[in-house]
Amino acid sequence: MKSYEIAKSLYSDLGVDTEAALDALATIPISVQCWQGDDVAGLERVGAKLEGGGLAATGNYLGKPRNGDELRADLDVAVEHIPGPVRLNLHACYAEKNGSDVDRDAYTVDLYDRWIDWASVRKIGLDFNPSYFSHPLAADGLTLTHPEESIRRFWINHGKACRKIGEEMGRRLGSRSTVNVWIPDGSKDTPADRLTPRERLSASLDEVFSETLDSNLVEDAVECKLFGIGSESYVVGSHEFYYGYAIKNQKVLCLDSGHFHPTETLADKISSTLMYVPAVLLHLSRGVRWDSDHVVILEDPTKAVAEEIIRYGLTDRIRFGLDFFDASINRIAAWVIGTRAAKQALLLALLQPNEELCRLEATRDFTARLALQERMKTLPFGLVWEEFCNRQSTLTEGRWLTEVRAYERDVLAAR
Ligand SMILES: [Mn+2]
Repeated sequence: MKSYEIAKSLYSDLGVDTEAALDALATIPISVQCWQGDDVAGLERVGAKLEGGGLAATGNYLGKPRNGDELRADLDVAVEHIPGPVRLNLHACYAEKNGSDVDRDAYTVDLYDRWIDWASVRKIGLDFNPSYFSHPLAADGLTLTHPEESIRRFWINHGKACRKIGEEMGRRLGSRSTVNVWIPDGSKDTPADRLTPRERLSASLDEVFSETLDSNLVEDAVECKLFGIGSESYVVGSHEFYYGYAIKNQKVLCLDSGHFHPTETLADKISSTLMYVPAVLLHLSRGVRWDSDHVVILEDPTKAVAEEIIRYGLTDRIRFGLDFFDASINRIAAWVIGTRAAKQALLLALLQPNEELCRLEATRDFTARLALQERMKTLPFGLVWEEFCNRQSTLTEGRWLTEVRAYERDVLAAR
C-alpha cells in the first residue's frame, strides 16, 4: 500500500490520476483464446489435432488436455491468475458432439452448451469463430473460395451456422458475441488468377452474412492475413480485400499483430481504420520473424496499440482479443503471461499524461514532448500494476507461477 501511494504521488505530479486508471482498466475485458490451451486441437474427435490452414503449433509440453472438462479446468486456473475482466474466445472446432455425426455446416448451439454453462457461472461473455481448417473439406487449403460449388456451399453454411450460434450465445449470456471469419485460402506458388478467387470470396461472404441477426447479441468481424504455410505467394483474404469489404458492409475489422509484414505494426492502423469501419477486433499476438503466434509480451508494438486506443477514448469501438498458441511452455502460464501483458499495456496507456502531450504538440514544443515521453518510461508503473492485482484479488507478479506449478505437478503431470 505504501509503495502504491508513492507511485500515485509521482504520477499525480504529472497530472495523471492512478485511481482513474485503475478504475478504467477494471472495465476492459480481454477475450482469451481457448485454442492456446490445447494447441488448436479442438474437441470434435478424440485425439484431434491441428491440421492444415497454414497454422503450426510447436512444442509438446506435458499435460495437454484430452477433453472439454480438462480444457475448462485449465482455463479456470488461468482465469484465476488474470486480474480484471475476461471473455472467452471459442472456435467452432471446440464443439462437444457426444457421438453425434452432425457436420460443421449444420452445427447448432447445443454443441456448445457446456461452454455456455461454464461461461454463465463465471459471468464471462463468449466470442466465436467458424473453423475453416482441420477438416477433410479444407484439406486442399480452400474453403469459401473453393472452385467446386458444393464445397463452397458447405463452408458458406458453416459460416451461417456460426453466426446463429454466436447470436444465441449472446442471448443466453447477456453479452454480445463477436463472430470472426478467418479463412486460410491462398496459393503456395504464384497464381495465374488472383481476381476470380476474390470475387468468389466476396460472393461467399455476402451469403454468410445475408441473414439479419440481432446486432445487440452478435456482430460480424473479418480477419485478413499476409501469408500462411502453403499460402506464401497469395492469400485471397488480404488486408486490402477485407478492409474494403468491411468498409462497404460496415463489418468489424480484425487486425492480428502477426498478419502483416514483419516490420509493420498495428498501432498506426487504429485511427485510420476506425474512420471508416464501426469497430476493430484486435488479435494481439507476437510474430517472431513470421506469423509465429508467440505469447504476447509487454513490448513496444503492444504498448503502442494500447496508447492509440486509450488516447482517443476508443475503447468502446475496440474488441480486445488474443491470438497465440505455444506448446513449448506451460500452456496455462502462456495464457496468464500473454493476457497480463496485454492488460499491462493498457494500464501503461492509461497512465500517460495524454492531455499534456497533446498540449505540447499543439504549441509545437516537440522538445518538451519528447522529454515527457521519455520521462514516463522511468515512472514506477509496476507498483500501480501490483495495486491492480491486489484490488482484483489476484496474485502479483512473482507469486502466481507457484500456483500454476502446483497444478502442473498435481494435475497436468498425471494426464
Ligand atoms: Mn488471428
